[in-house]
Amino acid sequence: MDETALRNRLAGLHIPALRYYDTVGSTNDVALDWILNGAPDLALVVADQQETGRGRLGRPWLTRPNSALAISLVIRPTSAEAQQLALFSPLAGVSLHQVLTEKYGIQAEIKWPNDVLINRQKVAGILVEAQWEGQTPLGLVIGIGINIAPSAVPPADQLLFPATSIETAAGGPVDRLDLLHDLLASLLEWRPRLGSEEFFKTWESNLAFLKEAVRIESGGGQVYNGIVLGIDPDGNLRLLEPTGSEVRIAAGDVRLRPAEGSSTTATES
Ligand code: BT5
Repeated sequence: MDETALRNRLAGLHIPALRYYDTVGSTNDVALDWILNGAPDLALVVADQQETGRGRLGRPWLTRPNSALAISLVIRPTSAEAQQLALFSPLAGVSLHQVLTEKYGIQAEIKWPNDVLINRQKVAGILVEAQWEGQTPLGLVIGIGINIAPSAVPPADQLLFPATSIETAAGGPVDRLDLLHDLLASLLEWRPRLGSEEFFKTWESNLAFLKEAVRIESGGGQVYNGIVLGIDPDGNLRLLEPTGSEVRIAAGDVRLRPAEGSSTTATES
């Protein structure tokens, strides 16, 4: 990635500080460290390649050179935003979804809690982390990894869930810098509407597996089977269990996948 071209392309967005790396361990680590050393709101870390990129629960996130986007955006939350930290991951999902739909005509879906899918394959992963001082969040890092070119997609044996790239869906080349610009612009537009009715509506209506049967494994080993009903105002997933009762599952350490053998879309009743 050409750093000068990157800076020029983002110039209109008024990003106050930008650090670019050809290769880095994890952009989230750079951003988390930067928060302790004065990173302003909307400071941005971009890397062409990550050597120790990570997902949730210590899982790896692979970012190969010249084919992907790996970024971390610093948020210094306002006191209102500090009450809604769980919504920053869907903020990134909703923003990327909007860009894919509106700029590229790609039908993407948001997989609760933190992925963006195209054709039911993972095209992007989101990892939000924070630096705390006692009970106060000093800063958040929104980490986003996106497969742009097919060569960004790891081999199937390194994946827990099928993956794809934007170019595969677009059927042609996609300019990484344009995509990054549009993603950040979309995120900046959505941010003041975090937690609004419009935000939840947009998130929920583009939710993957809505009204379908899924199996969810929580990090604690608990397994839920049921039909996805939607999202509650705290960002929890609402699931209708076979017993007819509704459970709400908090984001965090969960794995969600289609229920085995269920290709059916559940009906509303
Ligand atoms: C995520 O975790 O999906 C969050 C990924 C966040 C990555 C960004 S890149 C910029 C920033 N810096 C970082 O170090 N991280 C963030 P999770 O839901 O736990 O998914 C991890 C799983 O995704 C892995 O176990 C693999 O199965 C799969 N995976 C790894 N690399 C992938 C890729 N490039 N494309 C699709 N799937 C991938």
